[in-house]
Amino acid sequence: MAKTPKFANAKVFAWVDKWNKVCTPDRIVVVKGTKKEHHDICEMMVKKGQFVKLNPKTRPDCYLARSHESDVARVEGRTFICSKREIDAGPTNHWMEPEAMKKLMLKSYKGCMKGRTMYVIPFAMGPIGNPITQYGIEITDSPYVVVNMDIMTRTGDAVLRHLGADGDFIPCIHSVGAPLKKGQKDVAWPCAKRIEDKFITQFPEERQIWSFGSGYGGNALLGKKCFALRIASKLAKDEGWMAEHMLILTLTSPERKQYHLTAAFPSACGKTNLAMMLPKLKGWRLQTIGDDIAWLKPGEDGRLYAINPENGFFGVAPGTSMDSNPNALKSCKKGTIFTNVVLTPNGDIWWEDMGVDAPVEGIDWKGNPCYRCVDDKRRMGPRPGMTKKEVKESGYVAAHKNSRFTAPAENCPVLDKAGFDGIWKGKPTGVPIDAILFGGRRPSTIPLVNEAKSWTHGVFMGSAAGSEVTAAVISDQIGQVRRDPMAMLPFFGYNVCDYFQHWLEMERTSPDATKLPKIYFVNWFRKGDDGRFMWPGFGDNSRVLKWICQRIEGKVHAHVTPIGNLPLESDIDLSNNEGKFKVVPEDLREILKVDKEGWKKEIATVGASYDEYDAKASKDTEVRSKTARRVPKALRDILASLASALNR
Ligand code: GTP
Ligand code: SPV
Ligand code: MN
Repeated sequence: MAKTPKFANAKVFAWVDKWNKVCTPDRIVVVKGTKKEHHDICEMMVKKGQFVKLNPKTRPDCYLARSHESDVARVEGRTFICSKREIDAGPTNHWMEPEAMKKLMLKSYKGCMKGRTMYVIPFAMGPIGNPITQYGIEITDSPYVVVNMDIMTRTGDAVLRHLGADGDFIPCIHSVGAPLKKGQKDVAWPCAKRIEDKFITQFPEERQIWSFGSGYGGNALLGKKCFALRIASKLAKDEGWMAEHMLILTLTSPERKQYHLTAAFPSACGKTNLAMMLPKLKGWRLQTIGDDIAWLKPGEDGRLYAINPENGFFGVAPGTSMDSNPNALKSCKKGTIFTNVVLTPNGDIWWEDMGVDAPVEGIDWKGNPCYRCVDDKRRMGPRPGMTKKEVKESGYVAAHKNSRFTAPAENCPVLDKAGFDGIWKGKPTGVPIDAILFGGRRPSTIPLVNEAKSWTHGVFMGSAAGSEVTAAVISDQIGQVRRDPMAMLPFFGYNVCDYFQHWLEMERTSPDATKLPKIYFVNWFRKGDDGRFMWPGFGDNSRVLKWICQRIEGKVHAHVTPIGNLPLESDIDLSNNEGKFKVVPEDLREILKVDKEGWKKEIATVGASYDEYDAKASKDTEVRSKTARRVPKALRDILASLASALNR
C-alpha cells in the first residue's frame, strides 16, 4: 500500500488517508499545479495511448482524448442528492439515504485504485483569496481528470498554502472504477462500463462529493457541477447567496457605459456562445467573465455581485466555428484538451459545423477512419464515397455531439480580466449584475425576448423555463421539451420548491430591492414550419442585448402583455443586417408576438410541473407546515392570473 503523504492541514490528511486505505492505490501524487507537471502528465498519457498529441505547430500543447462509448456525457439517472430526508432532495432529484449510499459505494471503492496512481488535487473555485471563493480537495485515479481540473480550476500548492493548517474545503472522491491486476495493460479510457455501476453522489448536509465509474465532464471534474452547482446551491441557500448555471458577460455601449449580464440557459443551449459573442451592432463591445457558472452575492447596496468560480471553458465543440464563435475557436489555439472530436492526418482536429472543410480522411471519435463526403466538403461519413444525405440518414457524426474542448480562460481574446479576477473598481467583490436572462431551446411559442414585470414575475419565468433535451446528457429523450427551471434541473442540491422560495427571499431580504437585476426570458431557437431558425442568433443576439440595456436605462417603451413586456418591433436595432445570416423582418414580427393558443398550452404544462413538485411534498408525512416544500404561493398566483388573462 502507498504511504499517505504529509499535509499541514489535518483535515486534508484525514481525507486522503481514509481513501488511501479504501482504494489501495499503488502510489499517491499530490498535484502541485505547475506547467511542467501538467505537461509531464499529458506526455505520460500520450505514451500510454490515452492522449494523442496534436501538431505542436498548429496546436501547441494540445491533446486529443477519446472516451469509451458508454461514457460521453453526464448521467442524470445515476446522479444522487443524498440528504438525510428524501423531501430535502426534492421531487426532481434521485435520492438514497446517505448511510445506505455510502455502504453501497464503499463496496465499489474497495481496492478500486489497485494498479493506479491516486492523485490529490487541491483546487479553488474562484480567484484564490477572494471572499466569495471556495476550496476543494479532489482525490482521483484519472490523470485525464487531473489535467482537465488543472485547466478548469485553480489547482495546486497555492491552494494548500491558502488552506493553511485548518482551512475548510469540500472533500471530493472520484474513481473511474477500473482497478488493474498485476501486469494488466490499461485501456485508453478506463471507466465502469455499465451505467448502473456509475454513481455521481452529493451529500449536501455533510458537503461531500463521491463519484464513481465515469471519467467524463461534469461526472468527474468535481469542481464543476457537483461542487459549484449542487453543493454550492445548498451552501448558498443556507448563507443567503446564489449558485447558478449562468454565464457572466460585460457589455460596453457606444457611450462607454458598462453593463454586466448573466444568463441561465440549459446545457448546450448557448451560454458559451453568448458569453464570447462578437456583436453585430457597431460600437458595442462584449467581454467574457464566465461561460457556465456564476456565484452571486448580495452587496450592501442591494446589487447582486457575481464571480465565475471556474478557470477555463469546457465547451461544446460541434457548431463552434469562426462564423458562430470565433473567440471560442481562438481560445482553443493552445493548451487545450479536446475530447471525442475528429483527428485529421496533419495532427489537427475537426468537427461538424466547424466552418472549415473536413479532411479527405480522418479518425472519428470512436477511433475509426472517416471520410469526406463526395458532395459536401464539410461532412464526413464512416465509409469513402458517401453522400451527405446518406450520412444524415444513417445518423452518423464523426465528432460526438457532446464532444468538448477544455480551454484555459486566459486564452480567450475577449476575457474581461478584472471581472474574471473578481475585481470591480479595485475591490474583490465580483461584478454588479444589471440583468439576468433565462432561456432555452424552444421551437415554438416563446418569444425572442420578454421582460419580467417584477422580481417575482422573473422568478416565475425562470421556474417555468423549458428546453429541448440536448446531447449534454445521456438520455433517450434528446430533442423533447422538458421543464428545466432556471436551467438548474440537473443541478439542484436540494428541494426545487425551497430553491424557488430562496429566489423570492433574495428580494425580501435585500437591503434595496430596487437595485436587483432586471429579469428577461430569451429564445434564440424559434423555428418556422419548414424547420429553419427564424432568428439568426449568435452575433445578432447583440440586437436583443442592446434592447435590454435600453430598457434598463428607461430609454424605450414596451408592449405590456399578460406574459410580460415585449419589444416594439421598431426598437430592435436592425443596422448592419448583412452577411450569411440575417434578420428577416417578417420572422422578427412573428417572434415578437404573443401566441395566445401556444401560451395556454405552455401554462398548462407549467401548472402540471408545479403539481408534480407538490405531489411529492404531500406524500411526505413529516412535512408539518402546509406550505414548505411546495411551489411558493407567489408563483402559483402569477400562474393563475396569467391563465385567466389568456382565457379572457
Ligand atoms: P453547456 O456547456 O453544456 O452548459 O452548454 P452551453 O449553454 O454553453 O452551450 P453552447 O454555447 O456551447 O451552445 C451549444 C450549441 O448551441 C452549439 O452547437 C451552438 O452552435 C448552438 N447555439 C449557441 N447559440 C446559438 C444561437 O444563438 N442560435 C442558434 N441557432 N444556435 C446556437
Ligand atoms: C453541462 O452539461 O451543462 C456542461 C457540461 O456544462 S458538463 O460539465 O459535463 O456538465
Ligand atoms: Mn453547463
